[in-house]
Amino acid sequence: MTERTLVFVKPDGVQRNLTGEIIGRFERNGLRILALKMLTMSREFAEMHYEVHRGKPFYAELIKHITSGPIVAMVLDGEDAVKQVRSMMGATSPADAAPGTIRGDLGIATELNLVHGSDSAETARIEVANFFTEDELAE
Ligand code: IDP
Ligand code: MG
Repeated sequence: MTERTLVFVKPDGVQRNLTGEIIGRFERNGLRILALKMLTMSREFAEMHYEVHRGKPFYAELIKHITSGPIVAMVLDGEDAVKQVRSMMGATSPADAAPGTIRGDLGIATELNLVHGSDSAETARIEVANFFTEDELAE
């Protein structure tokens, strides 16, 4: 089934000039870009996005990193896009991520793992709406 997912290249990925490499992998795998923009997350927005992680030991560091510089956010569309993106990203920790995945090939540490992708169709709907207005999405 064709579906949408919300993806962003994190500040470490943008800083390391890996934005094109990461987007290119998704495009080459058949995912279509419906929307794309660079932005810097405010603390309030980051806290909303990562609400489920509030209170965890890595939470403060996560918010600090994700707001530290620009990200490149996009909506990708394709067959099982949520699952496809998650499998192309690889495991959360680059040490556990398989070769051939973005994090496995390019990730440095769990805090610097380059990319975010929605974890379910329901999360994707919420995240797409949080990052983009309806008229920013291509048909
Ligand atoms: P995900 O990005 O693979 O969905 P989540 O468990 O949702 O992983 O965690 C969100 C983000 O929080 C991760 O991408 C990573 O940047 C950070 N994170 C998660 N677990 C840890 C940890 O144990 N140490 C440091 N950072 C973590
Ligand atoms: Mg997650």
